[in-house]
Amino acid sequence: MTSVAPGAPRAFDALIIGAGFSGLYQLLCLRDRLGLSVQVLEAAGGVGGTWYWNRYPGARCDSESHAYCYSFSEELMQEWEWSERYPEQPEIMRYLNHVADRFDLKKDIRFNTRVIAAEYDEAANRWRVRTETGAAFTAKFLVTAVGCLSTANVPNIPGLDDFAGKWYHTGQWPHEGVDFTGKRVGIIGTGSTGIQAIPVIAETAAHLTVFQRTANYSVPARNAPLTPEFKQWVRDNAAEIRRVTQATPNGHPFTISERLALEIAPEERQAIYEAAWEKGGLQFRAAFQDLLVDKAANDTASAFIRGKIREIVKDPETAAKLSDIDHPYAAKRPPIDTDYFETFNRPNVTLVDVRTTPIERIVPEGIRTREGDYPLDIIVFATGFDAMTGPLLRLNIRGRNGLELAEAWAAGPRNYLGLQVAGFPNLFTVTGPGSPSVLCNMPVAIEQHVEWITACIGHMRAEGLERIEPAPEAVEAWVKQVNAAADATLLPQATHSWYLGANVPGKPRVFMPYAGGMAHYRQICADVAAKGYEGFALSR
Ligand code: N01
Repeated sequence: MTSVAPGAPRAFDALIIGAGFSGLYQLLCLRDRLGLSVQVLEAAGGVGGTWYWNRYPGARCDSESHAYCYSFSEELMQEWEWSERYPEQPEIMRYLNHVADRFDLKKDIRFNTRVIAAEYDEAANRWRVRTETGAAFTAKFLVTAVGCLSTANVPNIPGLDDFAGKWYHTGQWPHEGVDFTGKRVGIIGTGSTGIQAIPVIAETAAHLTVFQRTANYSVPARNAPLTPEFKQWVRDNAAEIRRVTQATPNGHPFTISERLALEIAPEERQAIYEAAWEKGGLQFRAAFQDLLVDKAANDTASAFIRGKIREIVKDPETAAKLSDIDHPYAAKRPPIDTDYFETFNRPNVTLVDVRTTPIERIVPEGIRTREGDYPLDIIVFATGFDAMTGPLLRLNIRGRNGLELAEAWAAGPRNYLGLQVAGFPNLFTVTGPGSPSVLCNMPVAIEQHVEWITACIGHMRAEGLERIEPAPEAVEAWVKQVNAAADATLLPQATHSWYLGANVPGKPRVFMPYAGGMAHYRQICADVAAKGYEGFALSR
């Protein structure tokens, strides 16, 4: 940590933490639409948020590019052109830098500035924020735009410090890249990240050992360059694409079928799954309406994918390990891939099932499981994140009377609409727990939150209101709604998923995102605002 002589804190109307999709748009809205003085504080050396850090091999968004972007500016939508069906990490970085430059945002962002504490000063009605470099800031409004998947989770496996090779977490990937040529590589984790990285690492590594704890479904992404005709179609239909993403439960540019999986003949169902498999991508989940609510319907999808795995993977023992999946399809975030299962047919790839033969420790030479040692030069942790609450809790936020957010959320996140926490006035959390966020195509969720927050602050200024925070009863009712929405789906049945916080030892098991659908949630937020911010206490 660099120490800087403490100067007088710099004062702004609003402080925003984070310069990813959320922070950039929040800056634009508060500065250019409301005319506020705004400072963005960003730990990274550039814009990009989660994409700044996740530079692992194969990093690509699973949302289709024509909807993985902002929709607030018609000009921006017309001038930007994506090159492939799914945007690769460097292209997303180019896009976000383009947005930041086009709207002249960078001049109000302080990079390499990690926030280490934020405290609400009730007498002054201001947030006091400190950074790792010793700089101090104050503002009436504090907006966290820290993302949901930005706190890397490196499992506490004994012996890591003694490992003689190099190790990396996918979410903190070195900017200069990693050369796997001729190396013996081990990768732990077969979530969306591992499934993207494994085929790419296997291409250059001498040998890749995949340590799988929980087998996972995956559907081919079918990535490809976009044709000139499709690019033109996107330009001509920008408004319609926006309408669809805002009308669907998950913010993607496709609608979910109204068919029920069990109401049609098995042959017809099989043909629909085959077509969806060929089309590829997250659309597979939309083949039937009831896949996430009816276990019997879900079983048809999971049986289809298991069958595909067994068809693709030639070694029956490996195929059995890969298809022995213990949760309903899409109850964990469903990965999509490019040649994931095919990769296990390569002679330089081995699958180790660490559920039956757990990792015991890391030794200087590699990874030791109950069954034996795997000598390695490089270990890749594709082990996910302390999701949703992690990025907020590490900011050390204290509200009224010094109440720590970590204390307020000791039993799991509690807030209203995922936007505000009782006892933390004028603090807004973009895509916080309790909002659809990670269950939605993120830019769609982000735009809705940012616009709602902007309208709320605009309303406060117009009415001469100084303070907003949720009423405890509104929080109570919202937490119940979040739980009820999850319980109406199969999502909680994946008991080890990060949606439940189950991937981080000691984290409360609470289903964090709002599973009632983005379109429904959008309506709830709009109704709350229309009723004079019902459930919030606003004061002068
Ligand atoms: O992380 P994960 P991720 N020993 O938590 C395993 C988004 N995303 O980075 O399931 C052994 O899903 C763990 O095993 P288990 C997307 O929302 C988006 O892959 O806990 N294994 C699991 O296999 C996604 O859901 C995109 O038994 C251990 C894996 O590590 C989210 O990020 C791309 C272990 C972690 O899977 C997180 O995905 C990629 C241990 N001690 C990701 N600890 C795009 O759209 C953990 N594991 C671009």
